[in-house]
Amino acid sequence: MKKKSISIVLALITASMCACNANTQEEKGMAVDNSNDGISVTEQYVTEADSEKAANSSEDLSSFASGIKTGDEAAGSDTEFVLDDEIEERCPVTIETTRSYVEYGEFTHGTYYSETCGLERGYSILLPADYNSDKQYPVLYLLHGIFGDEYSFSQDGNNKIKEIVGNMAADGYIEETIIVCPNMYASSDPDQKPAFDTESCLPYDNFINDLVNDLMPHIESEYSVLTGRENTYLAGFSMGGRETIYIALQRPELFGYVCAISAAPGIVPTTDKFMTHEGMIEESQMKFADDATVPEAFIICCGSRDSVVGTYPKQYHELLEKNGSDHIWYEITGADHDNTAIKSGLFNLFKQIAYDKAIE
Ligand code: FER
Repeated sequence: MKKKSISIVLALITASMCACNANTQEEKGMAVDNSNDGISVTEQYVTEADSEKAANSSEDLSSFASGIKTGDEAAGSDTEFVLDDEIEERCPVTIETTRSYVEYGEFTHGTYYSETCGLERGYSILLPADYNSDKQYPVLYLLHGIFGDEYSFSQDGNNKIKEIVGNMAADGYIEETIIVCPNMYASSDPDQKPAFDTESCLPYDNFINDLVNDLMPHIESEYSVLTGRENTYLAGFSMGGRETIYIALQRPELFGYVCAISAAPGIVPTTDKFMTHEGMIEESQMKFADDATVPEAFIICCGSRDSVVGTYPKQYHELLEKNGSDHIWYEITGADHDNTAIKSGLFNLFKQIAYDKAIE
């Protein structure tokens, strides 16, 4: 493979301004002490009493209102980035920073009829600022965390989604890309609510059917999108990361680039501090089928001090490795269950896409 490296040259003024900003926020981030946080325990196996306490405590559950821990996020890396196929732990500050001369897309909301659920369901969609139906765009499906919905990403400006995709396109690394944020709770009962028990989690595991049979066909018919795995990407955070891995393993022919950020437990059987997971598949099935067309890049990542999913993402990596399925695993040093991890995962997903398309 021909390796092409492109250096980003930063304008000096921008670089120095960004660097100051990054340092300030980094220091602020490191100073935050999470030790009193109700859910900052990283042990994987806990007593039944602990599980019950966590499941019954409204304080613990409120931490999941958005699925994302806030207030402890570090700004991106201020180091120059090179377009190679390596992972950068931190999203570069130049990529996550709003630039006055770049026009970013805005999220809007749409609905589709889901045969899977027998309901009209919603999604948020980020179209490029100059979206034009004469062009066709690749699509990223981005899956939220537990208790989230189609607004979880679109209403959180700290995840820098608009900036990351907009800046990487403006810099010519990637094509302008559409991002679709579905509601991942695929229940037929509009009154059903998520919770830390088996039945309440089933709609998340049913999302694969809604995505493949209802939402993707809807997006492909309503918007001017490029189809096929090379142009179709899948990513998710936490509960969305768990479903991302599961969907990628079940339907690898559909997604060329995949990134599971801080993936929640429950793909394989286990018990954590929140609940006992029966598992969707056995550990031996945690792999791509032998004859599968596998993703060009399958990233699994997690903050090194994730206080919610702990080392479960690492366990997924170890199982995939043991079962011989190619993927990229990395930890984001110092990151919690937060937007630092989300920004890192999204940046690296687009970087892998950018690198592959640059060497084509
Ligand atoms: C669990 C631990 C974490 C779990 C879900 C999560 C359903 C999800 C966290 C998130 O989405 O932020 O045991 O079980």
